Amino acid sequence: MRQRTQVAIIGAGPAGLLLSQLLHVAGIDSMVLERRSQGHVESRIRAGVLEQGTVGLLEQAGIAARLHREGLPHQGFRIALNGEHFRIDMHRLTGGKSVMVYGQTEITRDLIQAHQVRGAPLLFEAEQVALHDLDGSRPFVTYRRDDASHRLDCDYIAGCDGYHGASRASIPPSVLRSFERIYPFGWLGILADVPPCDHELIYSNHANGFALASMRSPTRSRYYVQVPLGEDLKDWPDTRLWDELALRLGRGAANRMVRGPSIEKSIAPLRSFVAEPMRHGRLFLAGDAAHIVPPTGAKGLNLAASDVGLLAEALVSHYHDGADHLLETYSARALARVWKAERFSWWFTGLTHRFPDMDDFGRRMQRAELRYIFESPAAQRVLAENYVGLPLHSGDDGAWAIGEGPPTVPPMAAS
Ligand code: FAS
Ligand code: PHB
Repeated sequence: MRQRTQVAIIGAGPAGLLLSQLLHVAGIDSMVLERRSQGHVESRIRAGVLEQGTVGLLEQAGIAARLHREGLPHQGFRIALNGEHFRIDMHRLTGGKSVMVYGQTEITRDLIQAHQVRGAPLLFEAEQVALHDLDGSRPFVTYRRDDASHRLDCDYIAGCDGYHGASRASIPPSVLRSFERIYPFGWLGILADVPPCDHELIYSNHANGFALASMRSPTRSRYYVQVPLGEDLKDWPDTRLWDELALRLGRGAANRMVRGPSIEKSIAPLRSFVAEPMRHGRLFLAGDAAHIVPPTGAKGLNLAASDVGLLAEALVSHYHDGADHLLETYSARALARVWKAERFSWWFTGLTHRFPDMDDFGRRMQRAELRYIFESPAAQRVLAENYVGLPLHSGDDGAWAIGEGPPTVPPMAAS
């Protein structure tokens, strides 16, 4: 069957669904093609921390009501070093900013429901998606569904199909440049219907390895421990995982920790990855299709949202005003923000994890930097302003413009 829309969106993760919803609010048609089933998409357990900018985009998309009812605003988090805890007071250090704890799973469900309420063209189980004529003015997408072949003509294609998707692979290798760092460990995550051990998140640097205490609600906890690459989930029964969490998070957290059966348990590899450019002809990449961060800095989902915010704004400018400057500069502006989040996620991972090849000097460097942070309000502010999220646009709180550095400091007078 032959169909037509203004923007073809590949992938129904947070990036694809949020873009589709933001375009709808602006009166722009799109169609979302998702490879997996709705049940599979809605069952994924992933991110949990939202920057204020992400919350703002969800409000703009008209799907933030449940988030504001059920989400947990957080004004700080703790860092533990071999059992000693220190609180980073984000709210005070950033002039009143905070983050919202609300699971990516819930965001996906809220977005899918919004699509289904309005009868939006959101097609699950669309297979063999292929992108065509990206260099021309009439791109199109082909796919198979319900044992039939389909063609979707469009003006633009948004590649929101994640790290393993078809979109980035459609950019000629001669055009695409990628940058990658694979970490020598993974995160074993557990979800359990038990109250969290603290009202805020705890990031722990322990001799046995990193651990994170997070949550989804006052009655549902999310925990992670660093595990070696190639670890087998079968070697981590719940009892071993709870014992290791208690050890790595320290006595105070261990005493408050409520144990219970895992309702989800999985191991995720960690990598830093960026593909440049995030645009090729009529194709625009957003989210994990273009970049991956280690989850330490809670940036993956938030970067996907900020890409989508920039791309939606650019498409609205094109369709409403016939202006293409924002489309032309999308890749550079998105990448400027992506690389800053990549740096922060890489740095925070290096500070809190146990690297197999780390010698005693390296461990002493980790401890010295953590102690410096514990003692220096300036160092705490740097950590806090990155964690709550850097501004999306220039002029937000007088901060840096996307793609520009800090205000230039006049050269020192010759002494
Ligand atoms: P997604 O990968 O979420 O969505 C892409 C969608 O495209 C998927 O539904 C996929 O099925 C579909 N797709 C793929 N190929 C396709 C094709 N050829 N045709 C059609 N559809 C196709 N981030 C954090 O901030 N904190 C975390 O704790 C955290 N934990 C994570 C754990 C895991 C196991 C993973 C993989 C990621 C985690 N992330 C975390 C990052 C994660 O939240 C991503 O940043 C976020 O899902 C990005 O959203 P999307 O860009 O929409 O990509
Ligand atoms: C989570 O709750 O899943 C979570 C929170 C913070 C992170 C990573 C994951 O940095």
